[in-house]
Amino acid sequence: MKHFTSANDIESAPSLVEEGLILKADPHQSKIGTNKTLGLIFFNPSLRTRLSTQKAAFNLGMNVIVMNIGKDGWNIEFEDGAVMNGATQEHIKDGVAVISEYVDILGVRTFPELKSKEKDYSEQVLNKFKEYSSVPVISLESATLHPLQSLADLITIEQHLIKRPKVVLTWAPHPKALPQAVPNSFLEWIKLTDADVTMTCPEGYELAEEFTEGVPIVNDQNEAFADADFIYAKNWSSYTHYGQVLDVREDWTITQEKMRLTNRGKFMHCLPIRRNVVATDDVIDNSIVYQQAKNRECAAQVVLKKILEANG
Ligand code: AN0
Ligand code: CP
Repeated sequence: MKHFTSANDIESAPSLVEEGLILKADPHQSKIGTNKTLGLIFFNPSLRTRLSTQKAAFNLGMNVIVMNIGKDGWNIEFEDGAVMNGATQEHIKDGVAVISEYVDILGVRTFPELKSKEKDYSEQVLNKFKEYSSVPVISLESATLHPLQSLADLITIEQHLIKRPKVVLTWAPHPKALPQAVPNSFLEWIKLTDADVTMTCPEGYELAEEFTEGVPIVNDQNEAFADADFIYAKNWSSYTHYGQVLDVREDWTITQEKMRLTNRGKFMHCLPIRRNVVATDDVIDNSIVYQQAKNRECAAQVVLKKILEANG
């Protein structure tokens, strides 16, 4: 594996899940990262990704340097050929080239602006990191994907040992416009398993076809919940009416009553979660969300280990 920015970068999801679980059982078995450095660059906030990826790197013997570039760095220019006589002081080309002189693997978190579909889905920032970095790049959530989260989610589902689980991805309410990265990525990865996956969302919240292809979309949330083994909830802004929060008449908050329609289904969410908006307290408090968060560590660890193995 060179970079890790989507499911296209891996050979086999089931074997990555299996290796992740082996590392989870014995996190200190390999110190392949000794004398290597991981750089983590954040344009946006993070709790889990930042801490779990650092912990994973420490488990492998790596050193870690972290920078909140949006807050602590110079203003970055992203346009090629820009005449930089305005507010930006450092070109992305120079910044990334320099950071990659200090590290052996470079992680980046960059959210979409949710203004232009074309711009966000072209993954401008992530691709510039890939272009200008002299070392492998891992996504810590990009404009349209969150592969480390999805790998942790697959590991979590696998731990429940349900054959051909029925997995339902459900849209849930939220006051602010959020990216489509988590649900896009979840669909991309869950399709690589034997799970029977359904998506439920209000009309207007369908995701890009490249992700929903082959996935039944049901607009009635209660109907979709019937017999589900896992309910994966997430809010996202509209893809069709790009970046907008649409008026939704029905109540899409996940409640205990809705969870009772499932096959004693487990509630999943990537966190952070707005309690009693996305899901009620009792749903969250009886869920597997902390197990998911814990699995971010072994997911990051298996990815770092694979990259170190492949790149010497
Ligand atoms: C982000 C999102 O929806 O993509 C990060 C989730 C891991 N969530 C928020 O901004 C609340
Ligand atoms: N789930 C997740 O990526 O959380 P953070 O945004 O806190 O890293």
